[in-house]
Amino acid sequence: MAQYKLHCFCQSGNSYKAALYLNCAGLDWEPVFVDFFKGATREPEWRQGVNEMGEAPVLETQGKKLTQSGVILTYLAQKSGKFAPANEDAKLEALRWILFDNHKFTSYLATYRFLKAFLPQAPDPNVVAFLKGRFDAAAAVVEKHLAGSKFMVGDTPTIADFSVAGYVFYPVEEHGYDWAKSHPNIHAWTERVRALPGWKDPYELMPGARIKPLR
Ligand SMILES: N[C@@H](CCC(=O)N[C@@H](CS)C(=O)NCC(=O)O)C(=O)O
Repeated sequence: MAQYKLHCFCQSGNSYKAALYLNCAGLDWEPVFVDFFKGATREPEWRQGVNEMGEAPVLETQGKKLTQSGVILTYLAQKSGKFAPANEDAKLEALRWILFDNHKFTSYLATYRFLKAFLPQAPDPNVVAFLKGRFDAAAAVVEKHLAGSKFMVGDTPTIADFSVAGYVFYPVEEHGYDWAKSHPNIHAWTERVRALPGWKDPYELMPGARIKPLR
């Protein structure tokens, strides 16, 4: 049995943060499929037995279950030392970007992509425009930051990069962003992350059937 089990599904960029970390860190892990689109995370048994917050990812190891990608990344970096921020200041800096990512960068991009590509009914255009506007503002912050830094915290990759990377590798047809054209610094950073040994595309790394974007 693998040391780490990651409850995840291939459309989940929040899960990808942990899956990509586990792969790039070379840790012994296996995915456990969460049938999200059939409502698995809304089932009372799943909430009671796996995650009361009703969210993927969930990391299972040594009899404990950890949730929230930022907590999972922090735990894994503490345990393995891989991609751990180098000192106290770097630790706080990584936490700062992980919080910004969870609140704004990933959060708005993930919700925008979900409405755009996967919501069965046509979404309210005002809601879509609001989410896109909020993400564009967050992306501008990251774009500016990456003008002066190879990775999110200095010149070496840390857990903060895995957090911000959650959704950026999904196809342009899903989220609509061609980074090379719209955000050159984010694009250059994605290429640096893509070059890490162990990097894989989210659809290669996590289980589940691909869904053709609905719009
Ligand atoms: N902040 C959480 C977000 C997790 C999250 O929203 N996961 C999505 C899948 S990508 C989910 O399970 N959503 C279910 C819901 O919002 O009901 C994390 O970083 O782990």
